[in-house]
This record gives sequence, structure tokens and C-alpha cells, in this order.
Amino acid sequence: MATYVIGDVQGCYDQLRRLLDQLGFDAAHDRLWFVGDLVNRGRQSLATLRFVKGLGERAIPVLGNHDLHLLVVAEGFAKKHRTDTLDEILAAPDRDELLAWLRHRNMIHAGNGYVMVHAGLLPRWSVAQATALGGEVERALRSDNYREFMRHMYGNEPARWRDGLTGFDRLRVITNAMTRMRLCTADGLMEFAHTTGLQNLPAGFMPWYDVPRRASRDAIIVFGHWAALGIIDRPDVVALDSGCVWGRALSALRLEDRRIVQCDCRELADTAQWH
Ligand SMILES: [Mn+2]
Repeated sequence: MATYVIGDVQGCYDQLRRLLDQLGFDAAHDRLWFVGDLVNRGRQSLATLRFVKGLGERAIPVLGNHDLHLLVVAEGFAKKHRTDTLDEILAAPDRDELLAWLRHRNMIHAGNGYVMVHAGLLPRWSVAQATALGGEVERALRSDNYREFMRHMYGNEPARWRDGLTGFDRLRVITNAMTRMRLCTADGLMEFAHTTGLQNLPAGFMPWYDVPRRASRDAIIVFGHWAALGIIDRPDVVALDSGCVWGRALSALRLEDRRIVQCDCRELADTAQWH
């Protein structure tokens, strides 16, 4: 039995299936973790969602910003973005089951000596605290009142964590850190505008995982979300978004031996401009 962590699929279903073939994925025994952003920007979001849902307990996806965006758009609390490719899901006969399934996924997952989150963890959060905070968002998403949370989910403020935060501000900071953050300051102020690589970072900001004495530094954290970063494979963090939807590659990390396998997605480069 093997456990593979798959990078940001973003609706690239054919490429996901090709990667699984390359891995020799055994649906009866192996497990798949997904770093989030199963959907959007790519052309086969519906097929991707149906496939991963159909894997049942063999698949463990965490939620990414695009997955949450689908839920918020479906509830009518956000406008579709020009580059969204979510219409096929929204018009599907099984839309309600798919969206309910997605809404019940986790924000963070720990196991096999690894911690998986879509974007990152704030510097003051230990893995135990982050797991508890992710649980607060998961409970809000699963509650009868989930529409109220979705109505208040979007926004960049507050931009830093305080233990005393309450209500939707508290849930928004947790959600933004775990699904959107790339950069923060040494004391945990988040920044959301920088989406390119490690050049020309705004003054005082650094990748969240490079904050000195980060409270989660003893864990191995696997994340996605940052396509411009490409693969990072170092003792404390593994970054797996290698930009498949942009025509680069879809990546998998096998936890048993930490080997990274990639599926070349260059055939998507021709259509990447309109994403
Ligand atoms: Mn993302």
C-alpha cells in the first residue's frame, strides 16, 4: 500500500489519470491525498470532482481557495471570475451531492508523519493548534448555518492572527492562512497580492515557511497553491504545485520513500492563456 500526495489538479482530469497510470496507482489498496484546488481554471473540473468523490475513503483532499470559491459562487455570495471554469459543475445533475461532499472536506490533514494544508500555516501556530483551528472552519462549513459563513468568508482583513479573535473574523483569518497565504512577515502579517516567484518580494515579507522559529517547524508540511514557486523538496516542507493547468506538470509525492513523480502537461500550454 502506498500513499501519494497529489498537487493542485485544477480540473485537469486527463492529466490526473495519466499521472495515476504512471504511478501504477492501485485503487484497491493505495491512498491519494490532494493538496486542494481540485477544481477551476482547467477544463474538466466536473470529471475531477466526480472521480475524487468516487474514491471514497481512499482519497483525502484538503480544501483550497478554488474549492471554496466554487462553494461560495454556488451559494450566490461571490460573482464568477472571468477565468472560472465552474459552469459544468453548477449545471450538473449531481451538483448538490458534489457540493455537499466538497463542503465536508477538511482544511488540514495530518498522518504518516506529514501535515498537509493547501497554502500554509501562520508562524505562531503549532501543528496541534492549526489542526484545532482548521477544525473550527470545518465545523462552520458543516453546520446548518454554513451559508452565513460563506457570506462572510471573503476579505483580506484581519491580516494577522490573534488568539482573542472571534466570529467570522476568526474563521476568515484561519481560512485565508490555510488556503490563500504565500507570504507573511516574521510576526505573521499576511500579504495576498504577490503571486509570482521568490523575486521582488515586498519589503519585510517572506514565504510563510521561512519565518524563523515557526512553531510548526518540527513537522513535515506538504502544500500546494503556489505554482510560480514550483517544486520545493526540503526536510521541513514540500511544495507540490508545479502548474499543471499552466501547461507545466502535475506532481505526486510518495510518502513511503519521499519520491516525487511528475506528469508532463505541456499539451495544456496552448489553452493556458484563456485560463
Ligand atoms: Mn490555490
